[in-house]
Amino acid sequence: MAGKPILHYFDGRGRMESIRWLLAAAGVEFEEKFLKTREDLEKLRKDGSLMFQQVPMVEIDGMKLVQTRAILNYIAAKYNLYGKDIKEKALIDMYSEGVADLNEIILQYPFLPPGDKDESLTQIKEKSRNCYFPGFEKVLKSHGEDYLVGNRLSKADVLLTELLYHTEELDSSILANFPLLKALRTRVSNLPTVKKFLQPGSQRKPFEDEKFVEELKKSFG
Ligand SMILES: N[C@@H](CCC(=O)N[C@@H](CS)C(=O)NCC(=O)O)C(=O)O
Repeated sequence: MAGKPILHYFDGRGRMESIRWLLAAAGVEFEEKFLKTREDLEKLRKDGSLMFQQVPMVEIDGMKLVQTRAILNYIAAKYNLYGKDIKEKALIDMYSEGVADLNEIILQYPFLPPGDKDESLTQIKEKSRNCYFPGFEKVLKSHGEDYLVGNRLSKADVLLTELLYHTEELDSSILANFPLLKALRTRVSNLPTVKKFLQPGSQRKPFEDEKFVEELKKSFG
């Protein structure tokens, strides 16, 4: 039997958090090796483990995979979270890319200088409320099904749910006008695997506050 996947990243959300969510939703146990200093990162680079010198890197099925989306796609394909045919797969990718676009702005937010944070938060809220959330709400309304694609859980539902939690941490009222998104978040959260991941003590990482950012800068700066 293949061993557990090993995740190499900082002890924080960053780009690895979606991978943690997807593995957890698939019910896959994983190990983590946290990079604590710049030397830890250099060591991985020197031993040739990082194709593009960057993390996330995931050891899985004899491979050392980098590039967040490639890793997510492999997990989705392996654990049946990638639709039943190429049309469903295309929709799942389209929705996941929408999530990734908004997520990219959210990822930068904790690391911005204080003077730039307000503007970024305004942009995150504006894009969530006026672009991304209406788009996903419309999809759910159009077919009336429980999940975004094929009435079955996919990578897109898991990544969207992670995004919904993250945006709600930034603004607790952000989902006020999106009843179907709220329902999706509840439905996904109640899946036994996800429920477990949402419990305290799981491998889910906390919100990246100023203390976390300071410590990361000290260790890697
Ligand atoms: N496109 C890559 C981007 C990876 C990336 O930017 N990784 C950052 C950490 S989040 C990194 O390794 N930074 C160190 C460096 O580039 O020196 C992905 O999605 O995995």
